[in-house]
Amino acid sequence: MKTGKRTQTATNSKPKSRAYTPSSKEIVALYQQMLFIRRFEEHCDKAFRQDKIGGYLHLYIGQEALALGFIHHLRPEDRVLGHYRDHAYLLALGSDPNAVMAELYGKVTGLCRGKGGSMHMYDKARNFLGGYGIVGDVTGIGTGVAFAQKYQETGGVTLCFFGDGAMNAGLLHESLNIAGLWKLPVIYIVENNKYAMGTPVELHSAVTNLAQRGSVYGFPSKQIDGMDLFTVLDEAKAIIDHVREHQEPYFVEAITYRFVGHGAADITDPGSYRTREEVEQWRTRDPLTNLQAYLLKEQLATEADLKHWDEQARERVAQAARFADESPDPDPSELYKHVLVE
Ligand SMILES: Cc1ncc(C[n+]2csc(CCOP(=O)(O)OP(=O)(O)O)c2C)c(N)n1
Ligand SMILES: [Mg+2]
Repeated sequence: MKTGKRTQTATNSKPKSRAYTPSSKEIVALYQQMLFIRRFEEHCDKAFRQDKIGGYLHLYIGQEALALGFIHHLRPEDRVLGHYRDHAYLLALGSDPNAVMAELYGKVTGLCRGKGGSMHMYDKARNFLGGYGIVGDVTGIGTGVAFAQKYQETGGVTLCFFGDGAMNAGLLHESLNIAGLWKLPVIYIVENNKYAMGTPVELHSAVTNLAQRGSVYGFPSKQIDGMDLFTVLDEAKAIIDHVREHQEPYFVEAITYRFVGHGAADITDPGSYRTREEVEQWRTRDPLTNLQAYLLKEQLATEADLKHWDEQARERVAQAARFADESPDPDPSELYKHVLVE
């Protein structure tokens, strides 16, 4: 595999010494959440090809441990923002799957009344302050949210997720600078999945160690393994606690991988810019199948449990799809509504 300095470490092994060790109950619940997110997005891929989902669709398949591991530790005063690959954040935060699916289907019952679509979801009630389609933009908005948290003394922290491509946006560096200067409670999480569309990190970043690039603004920066749920849970707990306690930003480079194409419309993907062997090799790090193996090995679940939970997840996804299908389109009179605060 041509990953250069990147290493693939052994799969889900329960932690030696951890800042956070989930209980058996939590592990099972997190597995069920991850399974649901995976099945939800597999359905989205199909629905996109059936023209039920319009616009664009970016899937998070392969990267789920990252959203789940960080979001697991949040409190009601915390906020989350992400880029356009945003369904998993919402589902991890507990958004109603019917409303997420309806948004994808462009229906009035969707989270944004069918006007946001896949890339521009928003769920204030669940503290998700937006998916953003313009690469890098979320860093500016997330920094502003963290400023408000500090100014209003809410005690909250902001998680700001974006891709490796955003590392080259000017706004990101302006945001990191001001966050460092003003000591804002924001955690910048670059999901380094090796590619920005079809461009490998080695061809878009003069320095490929992104944690290093995020380390020059006067606050801590670190690289973590984003494929292993236990590692993410552990690292995320320590990082979130640090930011809350010390009131300073944190930069995280999470090494991850998407198993699907950049977007559902990219039918030539993955053959055109990465080899099948590379994808297959990363599949050995699949957070879902590795967690399944862990549950069986530790006797937290039987094969029958896994089958039952899978059926449950599929049925819940089917229910969300039925809800979306049967919901009405937004009325054309709404076209200019909800654009600005009234
Ligand atoms: C400012 C800007 N330039 C170009 C694009 C087109 N574009 C959409 S996604 C993308 C790649 C971003 O890759 P990355 O940040 O690594 O995120 P990933 O898709 O890998 O999650 C590009 C260039 C855009 N949306 N915004
Ligand atoms: Mg990327």
